Amino acid sequence: MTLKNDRLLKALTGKSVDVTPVWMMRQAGRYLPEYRATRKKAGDFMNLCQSPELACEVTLQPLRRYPFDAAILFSDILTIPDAMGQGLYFETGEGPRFKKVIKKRADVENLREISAVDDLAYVMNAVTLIRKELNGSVPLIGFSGSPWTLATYMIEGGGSKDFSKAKTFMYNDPEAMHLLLEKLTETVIDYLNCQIRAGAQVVQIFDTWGGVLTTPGYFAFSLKYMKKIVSKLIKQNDNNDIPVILFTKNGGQWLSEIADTGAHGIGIDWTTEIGAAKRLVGSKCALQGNMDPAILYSSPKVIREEVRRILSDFGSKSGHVFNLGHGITPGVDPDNVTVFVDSVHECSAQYHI
Ligand code: 1CP
Repeated sequence: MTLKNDRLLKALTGKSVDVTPVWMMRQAGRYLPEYRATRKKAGDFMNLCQSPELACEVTLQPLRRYPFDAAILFSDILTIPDAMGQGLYFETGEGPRFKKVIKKRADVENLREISAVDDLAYVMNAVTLIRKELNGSVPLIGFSGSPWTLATYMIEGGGSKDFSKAKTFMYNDPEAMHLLLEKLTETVIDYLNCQIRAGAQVVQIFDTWGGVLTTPGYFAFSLKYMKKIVSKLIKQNDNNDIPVILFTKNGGQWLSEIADTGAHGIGIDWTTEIGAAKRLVGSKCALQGNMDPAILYSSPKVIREEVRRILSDFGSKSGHVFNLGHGITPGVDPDNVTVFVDSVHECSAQYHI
């Protein structure tokens, strides 16, 4: 199928575009009243993820409001540990929790081996349905957590501020940590390849917590496994290249090494200057980012100025996918997102002449 809007695919593969493509991490979510209504109807968050119809509905909601250049599958990175037997649940207002937590090597050895096509069939059904409903308007992004980021949740039992349990596990028994990361790597490869076969046209690996590691720790416990994933992903589907984006939050000091993984795009947060990042990686990779999500709390004038600043810092030529440096936060006024998206399209044309 030919896409009506293929700016994202072009920017990620070094081809020229008319304007800079833009999408937003967590573009479906709590800042939208229609999302909150659908979530209420679903009862809880897992029901929302596990119903292909509802997951499709919330994926499409932001696209009805804003001219984004991509849709992102509505799901969560924690579907993998849930399928592996850890029992994911959400306490109201508390974020994700697991009934079973990894405490020792034996817990890693006893993890359930999964087959994504069977155990996460609800995700693939959502992907198929979303592609049908998108009807070629914009590409669909599939995603997974990185092995390291998934491991932190599996050991901590939920979110964390200091990662003391995950780090203690890693420093005390690095071999058991590697065993866990190897198991997760195989699962993520299978999971993303199933999403691609089901219709995902781009995939992003969220390494939200890679940036809490030391430099040698990041290379050994996170980047090594993401590199293996990139090398094992399906390269083409339906005669189209499938670009891969790696996003390590706070990974700005490791950009050259990330660029060497073979990924098509690198997601950067707002603590890295996008112009400096471009000078460092050259034409090896596209860059995605990197507006501070907190700018969306301010005024239309400030949002427009910040979009202009980032566009000018990146400068001319393709290879930029505009995004926030991390997910949009729940308190943002949905009208400010209109300003954000329109500013990217309006102010970027001059860089693509
Ligand atoms: O409605 C609610 O209250 C649930 C909030 C919520 C939402 C909207 C969660 C729970 N997950 C999601 C959806 C989600 N999660 C998407 C949807 C697609 C999109 O619109 O972008 C994606 C891509 C994710 C990925 C995800 N989940 C990440 C990586 C991205 C990131 O933001 O760094 C992480 C770390 C998670 C774990 C998770 N799931 C939910 C929460 C609140 C968290 C963070 C927990 C924590 O660390 O405290």
